[in-house]
Amino acid sequence: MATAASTLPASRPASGFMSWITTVDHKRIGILYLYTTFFFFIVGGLEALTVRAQLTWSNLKFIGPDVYNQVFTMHGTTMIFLFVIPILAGFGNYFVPLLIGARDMAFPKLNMLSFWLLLFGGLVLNSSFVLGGAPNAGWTSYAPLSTTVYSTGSAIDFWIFGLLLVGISSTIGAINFLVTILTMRCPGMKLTEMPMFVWSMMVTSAMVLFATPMITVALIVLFLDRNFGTLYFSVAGGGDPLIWQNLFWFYSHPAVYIMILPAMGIISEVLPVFSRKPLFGHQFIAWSSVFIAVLGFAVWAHHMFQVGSPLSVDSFFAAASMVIAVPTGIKIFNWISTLYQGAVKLTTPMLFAIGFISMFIIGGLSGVALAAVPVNWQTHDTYFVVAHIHYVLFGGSVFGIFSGLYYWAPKMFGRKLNERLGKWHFWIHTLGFNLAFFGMHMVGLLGMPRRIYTYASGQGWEVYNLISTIGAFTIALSVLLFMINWVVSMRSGEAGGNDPWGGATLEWSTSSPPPAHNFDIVPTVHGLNPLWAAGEHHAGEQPHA
Ligand code: HEM
Ligand SMILES: [Cu+2]
Repeated sequence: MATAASTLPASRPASGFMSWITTVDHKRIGILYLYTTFFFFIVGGLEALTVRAQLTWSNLKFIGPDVYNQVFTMHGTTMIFLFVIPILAGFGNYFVPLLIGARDMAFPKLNMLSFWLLLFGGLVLNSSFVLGGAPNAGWTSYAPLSTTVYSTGSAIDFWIFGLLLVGISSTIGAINFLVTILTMRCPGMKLTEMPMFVWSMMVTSAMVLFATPMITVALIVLFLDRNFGTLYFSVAGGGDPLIWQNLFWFYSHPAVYIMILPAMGIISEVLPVFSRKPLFGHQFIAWSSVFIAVLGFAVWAHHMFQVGSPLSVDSFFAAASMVIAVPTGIKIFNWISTLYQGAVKLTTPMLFAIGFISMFIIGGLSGVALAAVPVNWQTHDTYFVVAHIHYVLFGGSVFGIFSGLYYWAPKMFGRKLNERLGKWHFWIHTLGFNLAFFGMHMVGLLGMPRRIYTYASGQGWEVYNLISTIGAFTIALSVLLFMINWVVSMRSGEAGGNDPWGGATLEWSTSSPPPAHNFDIVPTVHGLNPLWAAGEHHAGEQPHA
């Protein structure tokens, strides 16, 4: 790591198209990530609106069953693999080096490679729409649905190749984050005293490293079964489709923590800043993530309570899943304690952080319910599960992502997003979200299965579905507001200065946007919240103790 500012190139960044596509600067790569993944969020969102439009009422024929299958499959796949997982890596790219006082990631060129692999993976997946039909076996692509006559053509092969590229991208990224965090922290920053977002990226990267090989193997085996006559998943050929389910969920359950831990890291940065208090129980929040990460590898079969495992196996996975509620509860307790008696300021990033906690609690509770085997048997493959995943992934991860966008936009672009529009965005978003997803609990309990393109009348499902569709379009409206805010504010928004929020962490000590080398002088820190401890000037009030 270079230290003398004078030996560095001039900090004025090059501009123009070529300079962006050849960049190895972690901040630019971070921005490429953010824009690309947000684009995929819009694509996945339009797919969601299509699904919702089709389900608005019984017996509609807006799109037929074949297209429906493609659209909901691509919706789930896009949201998870092309939006939530990589956008959090995008935040990591931009902010991990800044938060630890480093000048770049450990391997800038590998960093560039992970971005391009992600983009191409996304293009491969989506090109299937024009090249003969998109994947249609759900984001879980269970065998034999994904290996038999139902999925002829090459749609599932696009899915396999796209996800392999995305998987390599995230593995490379994880190695890069781990090496950066472990070896490039500025003087004085202890591993246990890192900002919580950095800690969560470290834990997440370790999970990526352990989990991703499993889906890689699964995808390759699926490809062989589909194209080269192997019979791993074929009962007739002596194989077993449950091999797919085990491999898939051994990755995909940890993947839900890969999607939530960094978002938890973001709100752990935001909550203390707008409570003007240090994060309560820092060590508890930190170590509970490790606990979640380890335990997260021991619960995958809670997705498979239907397959006829012995009672002892089901009991183990049920108990392990419920135990995960403990470290999660610890986090929630500490976040709320951070707010308690703080000088709480309800800025837009703070609203989204509090929204995260509230919505995530609902998703967590339905999760504990689903971990109980008898409940799971009743609700499996119903809209109750769809409600659950959206409260966790949307109410959790996506709220965290918006919190991070409002919080860090002034650092990345030098201008704050408009707070008034931001608050409108938040309230419309939260209203739309609950309209769209809360009723799914009820219609699920009434027996509506997921992954159906239409349904008969007379089952009492219509009203719930109508409200849900209205909610979905309300969310779309709020996202549109966000985009307008973004475009307008990035041109003419209020200038934020180095430290618009009175932040506690190192990124706020450099200019907005930071120079190419991040810090003129590599900082030295002592303890948590270095900027507060150092008594630097604050835009807001002084923090308590
Ligand atoms: C814009 C708001 C959204 C709406 C209105 C929406 C709506 C839906 C609906 C109605 C389904 C069920 C489709 C079916 O089973 O037939 C679904 C499935 C799913 N959604 Fe969303 N969704 C939204 C955002 C998200 C986000 C942000 C994520 C993830 C981070 C996500 C992840 C998923 C997943 C994984 C599935 C399962 C797909 C499958 O069964 O293969 N959704 N969504
Ligand atoms: Cu799971």
